[in-house]
Amino acid sequence: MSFDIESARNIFPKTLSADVVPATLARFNQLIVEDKLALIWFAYLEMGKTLSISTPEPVNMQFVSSTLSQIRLMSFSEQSQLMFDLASRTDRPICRLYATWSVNIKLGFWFQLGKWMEEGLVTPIPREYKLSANASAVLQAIRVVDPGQQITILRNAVVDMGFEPSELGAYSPVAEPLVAPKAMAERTPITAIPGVESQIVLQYMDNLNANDFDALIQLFAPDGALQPPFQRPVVGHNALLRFFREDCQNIRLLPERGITEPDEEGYTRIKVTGQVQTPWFGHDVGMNVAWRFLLNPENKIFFVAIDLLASAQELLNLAS
Ligand code: 45D
Repeated sequence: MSFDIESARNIFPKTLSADVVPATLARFNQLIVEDKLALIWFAYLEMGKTLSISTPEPVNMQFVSSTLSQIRLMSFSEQSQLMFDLASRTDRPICRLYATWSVNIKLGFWFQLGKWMEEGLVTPIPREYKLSANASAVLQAIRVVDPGQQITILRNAVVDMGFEPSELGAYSPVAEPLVAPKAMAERTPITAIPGVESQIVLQYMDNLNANDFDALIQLFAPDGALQPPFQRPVVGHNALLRFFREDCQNIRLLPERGITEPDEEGYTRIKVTGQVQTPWFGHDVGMNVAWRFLLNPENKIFFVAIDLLASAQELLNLAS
């Protein structure tokens, strides 16, 4: 039997991913909207004591600046209503607009609202707001996970707000402008990953680190796929290129070790573990991840899954 994407998803089944992330988000999604907003606010304030979020580049904020100015001119009660509507996915123009934004644009929008809430320019969550018992339990669950898992929970909560994109009809997605790939002379290639000889895997890491997405997709088979953490696979060169341009600029991959194993019919599976940094938190947060690659007999990437790992110990687990 030859691989299809569904069977490829199961390579290295002993990899333990951070199931606590979807589990916590499922509990979060059951909460009433007031609790959701207050919980994120409290989590953000607490995390702000140990981690600092980088200010987005102004060019990346250009697409949200008019929406943000509109919000600043609103009364406090209109502002609260708007945040309530975003969190409850109400059908109104701003929620539909929000749904057209890429992940980083959505995060930049909330970053600015958070700043304004701290300054009192946008209505803050009342300090005396009492979370329900369920919401307190969810906040406690977030407190005890590692920082990489915390920021993933926050990120995914933000991504799900606004409006269901599949119900928007035709729309033009709004993403940050493309940065040019890093010049060859400025790249710091990954010279070796113990346990991994494959040049394709090294080039994957290097091209992603250099924002060289055109070169990156050439490493994939035409029907190749990439599965981001907690998501369905993105399949084929066009969809991959769009995903890389929209969601993968300026991330930093720090692979540490790996294992290479022949699979059937000339396929090769390779698991690499290491850390990933997001431009939002830089060195402050190293997310523990695994890459599970399946190379086809033509030595192209047929499939790669990126998993957020359950714990730092999982970095050492290369069992198949
Ligand atoms: O509701 O190899 C307030 C791929 C209160 C590509 C707020 C990858 C009200 C291939 C506080 C104002 C990408 C898959 C809200 C690798 C309210 C590949 C604001 C992996 C919402 C390695 C909240 C990349 C705010 C990875 C401001 C794993 C929240 C990337 C801000 C992971 C939260 C990136 C932020 C992550 C979260 C980034 C900035 C998890 C950022 C998270």
